[in-house]
Amino acid sequence: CPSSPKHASSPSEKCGVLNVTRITENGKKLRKNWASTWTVLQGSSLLFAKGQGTGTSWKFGVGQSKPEFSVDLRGGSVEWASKDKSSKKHVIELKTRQGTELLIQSENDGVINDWYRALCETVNTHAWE
Ligand code: I3S
Repeated sequence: CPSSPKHASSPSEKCGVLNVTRITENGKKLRKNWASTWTVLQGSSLLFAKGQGTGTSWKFGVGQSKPEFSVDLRGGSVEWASKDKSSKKHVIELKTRQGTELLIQSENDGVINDWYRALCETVNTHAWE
């Protein structure tokens, strides 16, 4: 990430539908499985729920018990994925401190650029405590 201003109070809340696949979990390589995934950035956590379609009215806690999986971004890294990670356009590679790596992608470059900014701000703001 390029360094971004550290505003202690910056609200890092964002949600939307992205294409997501995990590629590594706890240091172990996984087979890619791209899925359209409802994604919520909440504080230093990134929460995912598959199979929610593209409806944006759905929220965690409203008729849904919990996200399918989540990652803690504290101490993690965010970067644009290199060509060898995926043939898709606009792919962000996220690495967590716990050894999970995932790719998130959107066909819409405005959408993915907003996510890139928000995720960078999150990792820059929430240093590992
Ligand atoms: O990095 P890879 O292995 O080329 O990733 C592709 C595969 O996961 C492929 O599925 P199969 O497991 O059936 O081969 C996916 O359909 C592709 O989308 C993956 O590549 P991209 O470049 O789209 O991330």
